[in-house]
Amino acid sequence: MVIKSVNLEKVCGITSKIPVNTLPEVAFAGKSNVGKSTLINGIMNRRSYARVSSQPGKTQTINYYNINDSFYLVDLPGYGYATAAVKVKEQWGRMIENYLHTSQALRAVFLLIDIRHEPSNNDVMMFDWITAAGFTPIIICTKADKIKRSQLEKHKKMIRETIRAKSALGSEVSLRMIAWSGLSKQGREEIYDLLEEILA
Ligand SMILES: Nc1nc2c(ncn2[C@@H]2O[C@H](COP(=O)(O)OP(=O)(O)OP(=O)(O)O)[C@@H](O)[C@H]2O)c(=O)[nH]1
Ligand SMILES: [Mg+2]
Repeated sequence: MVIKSVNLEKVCGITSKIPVNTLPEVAFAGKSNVGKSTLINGIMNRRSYARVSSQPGKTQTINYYNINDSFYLVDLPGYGYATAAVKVKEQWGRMIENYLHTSQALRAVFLLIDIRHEPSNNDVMMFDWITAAGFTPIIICTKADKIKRSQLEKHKKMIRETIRAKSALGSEVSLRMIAWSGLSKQGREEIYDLLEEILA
């Protein structure tokens, strides 16, 4: 995949309506700080076009990045941001669920999970929301540079098995999982191949 142009075209807040797009969309979900914006920058081949922060809760809107005038990468707000007020958390949840169910152009959803840790209840809930909306989540195991290469498969297996055990909806499906690092860009070719397949 060749990235010719990127443009942050639309930003949706809690009260905005989900835009009706004709170009296909691929969305990125995951808990706050897991690395959604970093992955989107990696795919776009831009160092810091999407705002990245070590403080969780950076992306609080739905951001539509137009790529090559041919599709959108959609950066969803992170969940599980511990210090956010309960009311705000509910609004984010509703905003994400509403997006998953109303976007007509959505083709695939990537669910990002930190490769180091067992998926949380929130991760599994998001997995089930995505599944309930009719998509099979593609799992991106982020921050792969934080563990030894020899531990990669073990961690992927741990993530897969935790989702299978805790999920109400995902126990049967075969999960696609890709280990990714924003530092080394490991996994990027596999993600490009997948995007081409999804958008074909
Ligand atoms: N080592 C390492 N750090 C990463 C990686 N991906 C993201 N980070 C770091 O993790 C922090 C959060 O990254 P973001 O991309 O802003 O995370 P996000 O999921 O968009 O977070 P919110 O917008 O708050 O939902 C930043 O300090 C990043 O530099 C990675 O693959 N490896
Ligand atoms: Mg972000």
